[in-house]
Amino acid sequence: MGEYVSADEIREMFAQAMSVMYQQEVPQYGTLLDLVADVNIGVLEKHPMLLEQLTNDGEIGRLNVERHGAIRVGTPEELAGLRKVFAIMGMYPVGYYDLSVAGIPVHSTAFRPTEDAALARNPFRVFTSLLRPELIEDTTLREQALHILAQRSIFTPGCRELVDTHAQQGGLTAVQAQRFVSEALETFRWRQQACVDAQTYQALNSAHRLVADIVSFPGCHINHLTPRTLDIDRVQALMPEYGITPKNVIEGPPRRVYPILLRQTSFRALEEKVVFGEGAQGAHTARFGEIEQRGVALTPKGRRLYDSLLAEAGVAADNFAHQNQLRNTFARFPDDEATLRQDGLAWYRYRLLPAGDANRQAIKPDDNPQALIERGWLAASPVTYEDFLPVSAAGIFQSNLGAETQVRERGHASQQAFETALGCAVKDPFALYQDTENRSRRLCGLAAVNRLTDTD
Ligand code: OOG
Ligand code: NI
Repeated sequence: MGEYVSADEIREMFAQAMSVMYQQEVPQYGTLLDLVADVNIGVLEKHPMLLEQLTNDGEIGRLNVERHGAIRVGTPEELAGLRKVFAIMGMYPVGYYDLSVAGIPVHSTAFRPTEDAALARNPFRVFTSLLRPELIEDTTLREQALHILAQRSIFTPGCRELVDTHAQQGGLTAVQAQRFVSEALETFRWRQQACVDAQTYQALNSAHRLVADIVSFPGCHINHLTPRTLDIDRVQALMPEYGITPKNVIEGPPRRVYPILLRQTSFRALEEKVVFGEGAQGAHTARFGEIEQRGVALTPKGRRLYDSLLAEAGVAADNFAHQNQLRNTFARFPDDEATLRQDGLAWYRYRLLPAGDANRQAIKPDDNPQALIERGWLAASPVTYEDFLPVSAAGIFQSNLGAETQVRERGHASQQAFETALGCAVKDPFALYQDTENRSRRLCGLAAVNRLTDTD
C-alpha cells in the first residue's frame, strides 16, 4: 500500500496543475486571483480572530486556492470515463442537478471528496454536466450532434492506460501519479481548433449556445475555476476596477452574520478565437472565472425554507437591489447558531470539552446539545456546505449564455437516466452531512438524529 500515492495527494496535484493551465489559458482569471488575494488580505487585517482561526484550522496556506471547477460532456461514455478518472483523485458523484428547468439542456452532478479528512485536506470539486440530446428539438441536428460526438475521444491513450493500471494495481506510484495528472489534464485543455465547420457550429449554436460548446470541440475544456473569497460583496464591487465585468447579481443567500450554504459570482465569459474545420476563423464564448464563499450546510427543513424564501425574493435587475430584496425576505431565516440548531435547520459537528469528558457518564443519549453547550461540556462547529445550488448554477450558466434564454418545456428531471449514463448512483448530499453530524454525536455519547424524513 505504502508505495502508492494517496487519492488526496493526486487530487491536490491535479487541482494545482489545472490552476496553472487555466491561468495561462485565461489571463483574466489570473487577474481575478490577484483581486481575491487582495480582498482576502484586507479582510484578515481587519479581523485578527479570523486570521487566528484559519491558521489554527490549517486553512491559511491555501486560502486563495481553487475550490471548484466545471466541465460539460456530450455522451454517457464520456461521463462514465470521468467517473473513473475522478475516483482515482478521491472524487465521487454527489447530488443530481436538473438544469432543464432553467432552459439549459444538461443535467449534472458534482464530483467531490466525501470523507471529512479528505475534505479537510483539499475539497476540490468539479461540477460536471451531461448534454441531454433529447432537448435538441431539430431531429436532424440532434442526429448530427450525436454523430459528431461519437467520433471523438476525450481521454488520451495514456490516461486510459493509467486508469487501467490503477484498477489492476489498486493505486499509482509517484511516477505514475505524475503522469496520470498530466494525461488527465489534456481532457480539460482548451483547443482553439474546432472539430466542426463554421456552418455546423452556427446550427448547433442556434439550437443552444451550450450545445455548440459541448459538441464543437475535440475535448471538454474546463470552463471556469473558482477560488474562495472571504468577502464576496467586496470582490463583486471591485471587479470593474480590476478591468473585469461581473455578472449582474451575486447568487445564493444574502450577506448574513451567520453564513449559510453558498454565495457565488463570476465574470462574464470571454470571447476567444476559434478555427473551424475548413480553416475559417470565428469566436466562441464559454470560459470565465468565478468566486465562492461557503457557510453552514442546511438540513432538508432548512433547505426548504431557503428555497421558498429564494423563490419569494425573485431576482432584481442589479446587485444592489437584488441583495436588498434578499435581505428583506431572508429576515425570516434565523441568523444565529443556537436557533439554527434548535430549529433543526443546519448541521453541526460536536465534540466534548474537557468538562464534558470528565462528566461523560452524566450525558444521556437524548440530551439536548444546546444545554450541554451552555454548560460548557460540548462545543459545536458548523458543517460546511460542500455542494452546489441548482438556482445559482442556472444563474451562472445563463450569465454566460447572453441575454436571451431559450426556455424549454420538455426537460424533466431524470436522475435515473443520468445515473445509468454515469454507471452508478449519485450520493445523497443530505445523507453525507447527516452522517458527519451523527458520527460526532456518537463520539460525545449523544443519540444519532434522522432529519432526512422531517416534513415540518
Ligand atoms: C457550470 C455552472 C454551475 C456553479 O458553481 O454553480 C457552476 C457550467 O457553466 O458548466 O459551476
Ligand atoms: Ni461554478
